[in-house]
Amino acid sequence: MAPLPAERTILISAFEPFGALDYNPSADLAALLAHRAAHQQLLCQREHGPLQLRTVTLPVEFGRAGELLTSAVAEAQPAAVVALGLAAGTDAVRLERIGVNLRDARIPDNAGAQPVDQPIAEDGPAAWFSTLRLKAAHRRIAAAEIPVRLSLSAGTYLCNEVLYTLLHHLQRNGPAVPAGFVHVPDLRSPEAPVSLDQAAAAVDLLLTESLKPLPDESIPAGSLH
Ligand code: PCA
Repeated sequence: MAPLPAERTILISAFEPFGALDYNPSADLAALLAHRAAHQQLLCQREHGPLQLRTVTLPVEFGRAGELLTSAVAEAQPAAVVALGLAAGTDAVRLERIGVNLRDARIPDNAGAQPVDQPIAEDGPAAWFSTLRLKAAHRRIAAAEIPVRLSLSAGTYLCNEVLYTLLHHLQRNGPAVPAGFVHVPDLRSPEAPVSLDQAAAAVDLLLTESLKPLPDESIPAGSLH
């Protein structure tokens, strides 16, 4: 009998609540994805064979959030990493293209720190690009009629910090696996432009596309600003 293919791990991170909300919809989304994965209900599992999903909830704290995520990466040795966060007021699932080496906090983090115009990594490059197959994923998510955008800025708060730190860590230490960040609207709001179910389907499509060992699709999707 042929040996069963080894199960690979997908690492998904979410954030604790911060600011005015006492919940963070990124954690709802990570929990729904974990539930679907446990029941073998994800498209990426059907297309890419045995995958288990691990989740980690990060504190909204400069320094600590990135440390926790990179230690989870070192421990799980995942086949892909998708970090999730809330972008209140956004009208779509935002596929972040770039993390910049900059901390500029509009509000203090949950430990009271409010860095202004500081680098995340003293010796790091100005920016890292997401290594997810964002163009291919954007095409498929849009085809499923889920509101989605490619985004050129994850801000200068914790979500950008985690994206930059994740990509910086993987470049330096490996594994060389697809990784990036997705911002979601407040999925619990009655006016949410995207439902929790749609957000989960979007992340599933993103994983399905990103696990393909192919370069991203070359689809013009640039913006003027
Ligand atoms: N969103 C914040 C940090 C935590 C979260 O969910 C951000 O966009 O930076």
